[in-house]
Amino acid sequence: MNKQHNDLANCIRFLSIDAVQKANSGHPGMPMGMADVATVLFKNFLRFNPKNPDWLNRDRFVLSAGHGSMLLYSLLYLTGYKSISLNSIKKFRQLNSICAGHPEYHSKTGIETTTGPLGQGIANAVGFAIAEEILKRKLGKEIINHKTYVLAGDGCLMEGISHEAMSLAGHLKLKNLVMLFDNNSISIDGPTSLAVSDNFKKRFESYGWEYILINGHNEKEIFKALKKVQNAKKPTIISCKTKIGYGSPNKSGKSSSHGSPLGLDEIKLVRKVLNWSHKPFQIPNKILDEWKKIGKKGELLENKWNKIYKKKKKKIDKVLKNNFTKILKKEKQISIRENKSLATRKSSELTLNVLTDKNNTLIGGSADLAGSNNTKTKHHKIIKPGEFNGNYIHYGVREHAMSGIMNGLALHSNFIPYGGTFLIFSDYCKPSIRLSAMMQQRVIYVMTHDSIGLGEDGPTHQPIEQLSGLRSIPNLNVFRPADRMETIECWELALKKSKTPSVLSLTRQNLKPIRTKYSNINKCSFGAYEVLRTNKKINLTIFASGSEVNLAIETSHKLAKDKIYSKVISMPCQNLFDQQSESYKGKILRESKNKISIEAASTDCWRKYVGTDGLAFGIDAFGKSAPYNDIYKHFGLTATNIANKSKKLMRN
Ligand SMILES: Cc1ncc(C[n+]2csc(CCOP(=O)(O)OP(=O)(O)O)c2C)c(N)n1
Ligand SMILES: [Mg+2]
Repeated sequence: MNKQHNDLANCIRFLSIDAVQKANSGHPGMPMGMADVATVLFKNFLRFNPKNPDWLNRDRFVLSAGHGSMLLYSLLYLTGYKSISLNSIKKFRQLNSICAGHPEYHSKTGIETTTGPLGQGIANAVGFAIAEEILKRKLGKEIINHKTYVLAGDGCLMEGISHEAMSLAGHLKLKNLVMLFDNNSISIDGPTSLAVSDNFKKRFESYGWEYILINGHNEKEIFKALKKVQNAKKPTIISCKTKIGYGSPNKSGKSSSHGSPLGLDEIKLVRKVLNWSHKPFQIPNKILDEWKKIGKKGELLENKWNKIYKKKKKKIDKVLKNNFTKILKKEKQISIRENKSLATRKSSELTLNVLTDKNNTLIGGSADLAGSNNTKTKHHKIIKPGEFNGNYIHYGVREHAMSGIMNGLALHSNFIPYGGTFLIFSDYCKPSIRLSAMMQQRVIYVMTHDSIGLGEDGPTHQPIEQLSGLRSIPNLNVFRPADRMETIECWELALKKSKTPSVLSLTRQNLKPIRTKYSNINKCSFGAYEVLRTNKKINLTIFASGSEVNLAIETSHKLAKDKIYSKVISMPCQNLFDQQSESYKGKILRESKNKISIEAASTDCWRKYVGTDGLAFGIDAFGKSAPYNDIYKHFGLTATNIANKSKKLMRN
């Protein structure tokens, strides 16, 4: 092997070894094993510009095997990204260092996505590759024409999400997607033969991928494979046979090099074996210059691209821009005029109908429930294998991949992805929802059939603890609108909040309109607001959301007949309410001592509003299979029961 290649690859190896040793924690094995592949990729193929990490037409490099984060940090430092200095590498895994334990997404850094939960990066990469194809159709291939490379390990490929995402990628013929599989046959517990005997070639070929097997330490083989994929007709997996911990006499090829420092004695031996006489964190200028030259190449590439971009800038800006406010204003007026009972999933469809009638960057979809989630409108054009001139994705029954792919779509550029499933199956999306929130990505989860109100499908399909769980995810807006007007307002907020993902929790059953007057103010933006009071002076506050707001209103009127006066607060978004000023929250929360809440779900997340003295009406058991009115009765969610129990509360 050529000395220059070895020197370049060894920079990655030793920065990783030394950073992990200094931090006394981390994963040296993967960067040591994949250094050769990464070097050939960055040196010869990857189109990127360290001076402008967010260049629109850069190749995307996703490190799905996020535990090998030092591989990425080393490459970014060596090629000249400002985001990663040698100092930050020395602070690997320390508080506030950009070199966090696992890569954490930040724009303009070269870290394309947050990884660590294995397999997520693969779905993100599929999202990037879809986004590239769609944008290419919109802007032309002189502007967008890039590859997405994803480095995945044995662990990523054992995860269920990899099967979902790769199967869809093969179906769609995402020819610009390349996986570099770190096929080292080792994971934490030992050899992967403990748990896997998949025939990889057959597995991936059956998905419609090209499978290339190489020696991941042979520069020529790596080069040849990467050269071949430049003209691929389908997604390609380059299966790189590597040795984990390459270069370590006692730990290579063993799980002992996976996730702990090699130790000073072993590091000495690795230096000998790999012929690296330099001190920890010391990269000789000559080799560093070589790496910097590699980074510089991208600057020229972008400059060339910029000439074409400048000529087309106006058109591009127009394609990438969104303006939803005007359209939704009209829709709000129509909703008041029509004043009809509708399921909020239907109201959502009507909203989407006007949104999708115009050109924008919304990319819709559903996990095989388009007709139930009401996510597809007559204006949508479906994305098909090799045909990306559309804006709707049939994800198939692949909720987890759908969510991870939507993260990729959102991260890629200006796309606003939304995707549907039943709220109960948010559990199948959860790891990716959590990452949308952590990465501050505008991903919109349209989750219908949001309670026992779905009826006969029974407890397996009726969400109970899902709302409380989702609401406890930081930086996630869970919207549960109560009628058509609230649904439009919640959509408006979901679209506007560019750094917060949203869950729209929508009903299957019809709901009577609550808002009957048009207002220019988006009331849902307060998270909670008053919809009714039965007297100027009240001594009971009733909180409710979504389908239970009407029940709250009925209860309030019933109590008024017995001279118990109350106000009803619709609370479509707890997170937004919690962010309001103390005085606004005080007005809502502290007007009466007596407080109750009504929501057909787990009562956990209402306690903070009603307190230990209040009553939280909900369901803290699994649901039932029956017509929905009977289930509401069964769980005591009726105006009569709630009014009676509230009276008792007031007497105490
Ligand atoms: C979803 C998920 N489950 C478990 C883990 C913990 N974990 C981190 S790395 C790893 C083993 C990965 O094996 P492999 O991808 O082969 O990496 P290698 O040991 O080859 O570096 C596990 C189980 C994780 N990060 N994510
Ligand atoms: Mg492995």
